[in-house]
Amino acid sequence: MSSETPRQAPVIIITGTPGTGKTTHAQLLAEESPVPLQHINVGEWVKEKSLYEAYDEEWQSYTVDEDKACLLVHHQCMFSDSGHCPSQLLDELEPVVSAGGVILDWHTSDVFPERWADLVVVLRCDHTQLWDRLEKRGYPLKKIQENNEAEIMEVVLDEARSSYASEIVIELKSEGTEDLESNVSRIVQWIEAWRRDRGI
Ligand code: DAT
Repeated sequence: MSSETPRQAPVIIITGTPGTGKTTHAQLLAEESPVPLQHINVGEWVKEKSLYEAYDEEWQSYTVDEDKACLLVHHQCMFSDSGHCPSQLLDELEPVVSAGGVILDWHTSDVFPERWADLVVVLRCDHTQLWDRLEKRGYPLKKIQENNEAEIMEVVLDEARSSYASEIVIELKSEGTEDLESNVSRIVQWIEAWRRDRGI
C-alpha cells in the first residue's frame, strides 16, 4: 500500500527445528541490536491469545484452532501448499509486524506473508546434539524422533527456501556458544547494513 511508511527497523524471522536455538538467538539479538526489536515467540503468542484448539497430551503440543489461526498438526501447516491460510494469527500479527522492528521466532516460516520478511535465519544443529537438547526439555520420545528426523531431512530449511527469495534466507549453525555469539554479531552487522542502505 502506498500509504505505508517505510520500516525503520527490519523484520527478521528466526526459524529452525525445535531446540535449534531460536529463542536463545532471538533474546540475545533483541539485546544487541542497534535498533529496538520486539521478540515475538509465536508459539507463546498463540498460547497467550488462546489461538490454539487443544493441547495434545501425547505430542505435548498445542493444536492451533483452524478458524482462529493456521491449522498446525504436529508442526505441519495444512495450508502451506495452497497459500490460503485462514489465519487470525496472521491478522493479529499484521499490524505489529508491518511496522517493522520485530523478530519472529517460530519453527515454521511459510505461513507468514513473504512481504513481511527482510531476513530469514534458519538455525541448524547436529542431530545428536539436538536429541540431547530435546531430551533435557522432557519431550516424549515420539516428539524427539519426529523433530530429529525433520532436522536431518532439512524440513525447515526447505520450507524457508521455497517460501522466500534465496538472497534473504541464511542457514546458520547453532551448536555452541561461539556459534550463538558469531551468528548474533553477523545479524547485527546485517541490520546496520540494512539501515545504511535505506539512509536511516
Ligand atoms: P528453540 O527456541 O529453537 O526451541 P532454544 O533457544 O530454546 O531453542 O534452545 C534449546 C536449548 O539449547 C536451550 O537449553 C539452549 C540450548 N542452545 C540452543 N542453541 C545453542 C547454542 N548455539 N549454543 C549453546 N546452547 C544452545
